[in-house]
Amino acid sequence: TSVNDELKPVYHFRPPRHWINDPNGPLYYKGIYHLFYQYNPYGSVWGNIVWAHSVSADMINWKALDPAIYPSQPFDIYGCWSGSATILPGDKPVILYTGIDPQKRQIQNIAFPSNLSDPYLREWTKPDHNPVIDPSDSAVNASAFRDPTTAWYTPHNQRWSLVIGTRRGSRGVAVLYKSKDFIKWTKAQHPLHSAKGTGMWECPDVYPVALEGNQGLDTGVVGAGVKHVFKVSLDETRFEYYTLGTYYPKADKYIPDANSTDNRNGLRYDYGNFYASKSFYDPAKKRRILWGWANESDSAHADKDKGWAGVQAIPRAVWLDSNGRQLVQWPIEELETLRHKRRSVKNRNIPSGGSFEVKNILTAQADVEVTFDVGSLENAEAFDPLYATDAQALCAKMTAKTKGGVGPFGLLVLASADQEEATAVFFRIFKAQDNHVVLMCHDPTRSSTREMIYKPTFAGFVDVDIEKTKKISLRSLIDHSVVESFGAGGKTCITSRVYPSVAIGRKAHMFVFNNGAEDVKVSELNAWEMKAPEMNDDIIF
Ligand code: DQQ
Repeated sequence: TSVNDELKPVYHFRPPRHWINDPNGPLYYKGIYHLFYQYNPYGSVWGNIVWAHSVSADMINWKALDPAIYPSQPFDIYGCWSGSATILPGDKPVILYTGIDPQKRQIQNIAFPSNLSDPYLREWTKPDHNPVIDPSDSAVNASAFRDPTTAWYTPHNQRWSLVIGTRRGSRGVAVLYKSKDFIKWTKAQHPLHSAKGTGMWECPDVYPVALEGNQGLDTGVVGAGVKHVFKVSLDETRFEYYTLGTYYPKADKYIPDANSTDNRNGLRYDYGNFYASKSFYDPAKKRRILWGWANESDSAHADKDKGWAGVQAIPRAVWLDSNGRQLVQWPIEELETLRHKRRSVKNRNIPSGGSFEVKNILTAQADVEVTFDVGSLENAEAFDPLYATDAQALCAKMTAKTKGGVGPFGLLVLASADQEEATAVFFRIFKAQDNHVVLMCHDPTRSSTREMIYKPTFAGFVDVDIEKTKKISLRSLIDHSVVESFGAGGKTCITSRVYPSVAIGRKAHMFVFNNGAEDVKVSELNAWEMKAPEMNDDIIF
């Protein structure tokens, strides 16, 4: 490995080299998972965008195929941007994507597999009747009109529906299109949903979740026992947010629940570096899977130098929390097949100011699960309501180094032996007016001695009743320059990209720490070194 490859993620999805961004059109077909993604075949910065294509039996080991969709026709000659797959009746996949035409307009195209008996779906045909959705037919802004969703079928009127992201002034809009035959699409009179002050909506996603249990549902399911998720990626903030609500197929409307914040302060899948996500229904294991892109946070100059940029976060199963107020996400179970050497700790007290090291495994390439028991909450610091909608600012103000009452406690990952260089992943518990507030935080401010790297603190609140449970769990996936964390079983998730200058490979250490006045106990910790999966290293034909 060259110096430039030392920080290259090993078990996160990525091509061998060059630039990647959004996951596109994930689907399951004849026993094989497909992932397409935005890719620059010629360099490690954004440009020349095609749909690269990989296949897998388990979404962990990947083989690369040739790009599936690439500029070839006037309707996509300046780029094949994001889109989605829909499985038509008779198990027939189809892709809708945004093409950039010679006038640099964003238009929507369709592509069909050339050969349905090829489970790898290697070749795609773009019919001449493209584009199937043209902004000039429907008076939408052709420079902000992209990322068609998976379509869903509504039996009452025998039509397909999909939405496309756009904006009207500063209002984010999901414009709705309908079709009887999947060829001719007509704009509905009203958008499915819109929200003021949110700016351009990229990569919308709309899907049902079951009110009970963690099984996923196919995209068209409606009715009793179901709620809907509506997610958008905000171009202006580079964050995503989602609401939970109700979809009314006859009225062609989505209405967020009254307690679901419908603006840029809303719920996020991930409070860190996670964007342009896309979900799909996996019929093989009856689950909904979420893919999201984790961009580099190094400079474009460094990206050019190293020759690679971007990964996909580990695919996550997603379902509705039993509280009905939010989603829960958890790395797909297949990831656990990479777990290799294990290190365990049980019932270990960490006194105020203390820490211990998790040794004897390669912690730069690891999966760690830990459960913390908290004792008395008496000493919890007072919660300042000014921060009620800004966990990130609270985490920036009170870092892992800031001594607290109950917490900060958690992990120092990708740490140098002297802990001078480290990324902190931790919780801090506050006492509010009538309850306790749990903050989960990623603090990468000391993640590298290198300057000119973007090192933002990321944070979210964790909706748990800590007075009752007196415990909280944390799982972190560490992969050289990726730290992907799941608090309280996946209620709050945070992903960061970090670039240690000392804590690289075997020189990376992992510690469990407690910087609060109260002791905390690690009731159980399991850390595994992760094996390297097959990761797109050879093109299979
Ligand atoms: N990336 C694509 C667009 C999408 C954006 C272009 C989101 O289709 O809106 O590469 O990251």
